[in-house]
Amino acid sequence: MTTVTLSLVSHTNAGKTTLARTLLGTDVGVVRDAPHVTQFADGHDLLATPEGDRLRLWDTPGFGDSARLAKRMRQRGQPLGWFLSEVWDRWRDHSFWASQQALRHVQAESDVVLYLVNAAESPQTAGYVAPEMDLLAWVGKPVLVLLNQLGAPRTAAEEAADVDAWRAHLARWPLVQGVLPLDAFARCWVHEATLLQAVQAALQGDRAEAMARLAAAWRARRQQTFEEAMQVLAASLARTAAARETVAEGAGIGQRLRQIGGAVARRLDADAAADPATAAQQRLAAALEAEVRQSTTRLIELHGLEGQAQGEILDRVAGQFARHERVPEGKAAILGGAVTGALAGLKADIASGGLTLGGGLIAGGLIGALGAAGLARGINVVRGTGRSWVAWGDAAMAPLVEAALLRYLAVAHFGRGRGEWVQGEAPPHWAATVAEALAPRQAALAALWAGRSDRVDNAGEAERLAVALQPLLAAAASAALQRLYPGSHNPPP
Ligand SMILES: Nc1nc2c(ncn2[C@@H]2O[C@H](COP(=O)(O)OP(=O)(O)OP(=O)(O)O)[C@@H](O)[C@H]2O)c(=O)[nH]1
Ligand SMILES: [Mg+2]
Repeated sequence: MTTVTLSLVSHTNAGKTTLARTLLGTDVGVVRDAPHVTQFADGHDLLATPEGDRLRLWDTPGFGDSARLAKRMRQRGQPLGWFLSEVWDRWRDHSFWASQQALRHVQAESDVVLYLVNAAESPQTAGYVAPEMDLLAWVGKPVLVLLNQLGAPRTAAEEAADVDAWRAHLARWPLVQGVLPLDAFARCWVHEATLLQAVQAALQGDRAEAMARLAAAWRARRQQTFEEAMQVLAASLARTAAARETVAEGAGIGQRLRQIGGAVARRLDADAAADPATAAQQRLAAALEAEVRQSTTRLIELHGLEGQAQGEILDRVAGQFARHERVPEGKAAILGGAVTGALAGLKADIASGGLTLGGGLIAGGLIGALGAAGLARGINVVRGTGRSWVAWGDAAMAPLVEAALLRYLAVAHFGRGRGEWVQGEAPPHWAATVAEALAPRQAALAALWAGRSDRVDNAGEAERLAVALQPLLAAAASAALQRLYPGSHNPPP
């Protein structure tokens, strides 16, 4: 039954309240791009264990004019006592008043100080850091320095270079026990695991033991989220792989496809409406769009975020596909043309308000990107004994699996402090990381798709595929996180 208290402290406007929102998964406090927005220290429960241990996280008012403050304090005999007992006018000496509130809080409450810096600035230009470190040194609590505002996720090497620069700059303050990247907007949850480990290492005795229990509880919760996320994606991909759309009777499908292939440029909508095979493919594409939106929305919920998945996510994922481009050939060329037609048909539906799809998916680069990625090329048109039907072909599935993992990474990196889910940057190194993580599993995945039923009635197939797919996806996602954040806590493969 021990309480461990962490305090977010920084120069004003560095992003404490924003990071508190990301760590807590709730919209606490007031965030604004202005100095001295947070006026009072404010505590929240970050975590609890069944044994009754609690991890508290405090947001504090930001330090103000630190250079002037340090100068004033150097002129006195007992600087900290003087400063903390002085009655600063909240309105006239606002920057001193806010700094005093923060320091009083740290002295009275904190076990570990989480000191944020705006890492968009270089350590040399952030002039407030030295006086603020001196102030914290007078209080004497252990400090972990968190690099905020790092921008979009970067490779492990790039991130390490920033961390090293700050670590070197801060070496002269022995109270600094660690320097960690933790961007409130774009951190991954594995960064938070690393933070909790560092907090544990900064503590002693009861508190260190309690922190070990708290960190274990936190990992168990994140592990569960990870597994649920993999289940959501596996089930969704499996439904897409098992989806079949029958083609209305009466159309000579081969002839129709050839017609569409030639007519795409001229009469897309009319073709889509008139041709049963195109209509079936449209339904398949619409179901895929719905799957992607629904599964992403579910990932967003699972990660304590808000907002609906929009087409932007798909746009962004679609952009990742460009490198798969192949020139369609032979029959595939005809089929590819048909699918592009189907997608263009959807676009027309959106324009007329007929479908409430994420606008970006179809309207944006996805038509070309998915086509180029082999989706179109891989589509299967099978004439059954009684009925003709369409399904996604084997070649369509590989880019969809890759896209699913990229969507997982996008959600896993989105900090709640950033606000409602929105399209983010697509760091270029993610695509390669995901491809590398999937490489050892491609044969098993290909065998799954190739083993699909060739009957239109395939009841139970989606469920069977999901069970087989889930461990493959989890292993690949875990390997991707391991590559992105070597040495961090990761879900066990
Ligand atoms: N790009 C980016 N902006 C951030 C990040 N964290 C915070 N911000 C922005 O920085 C500004 C200040 O954020 P706050 O969370 O209010 O900062 P604070 O440290 O609590 O400020 P005070 O309470 O006034 O001391 C806001 O406009 C945030 O949106 C981040 O990780 N990335
Ligand atoms: Mg604040």
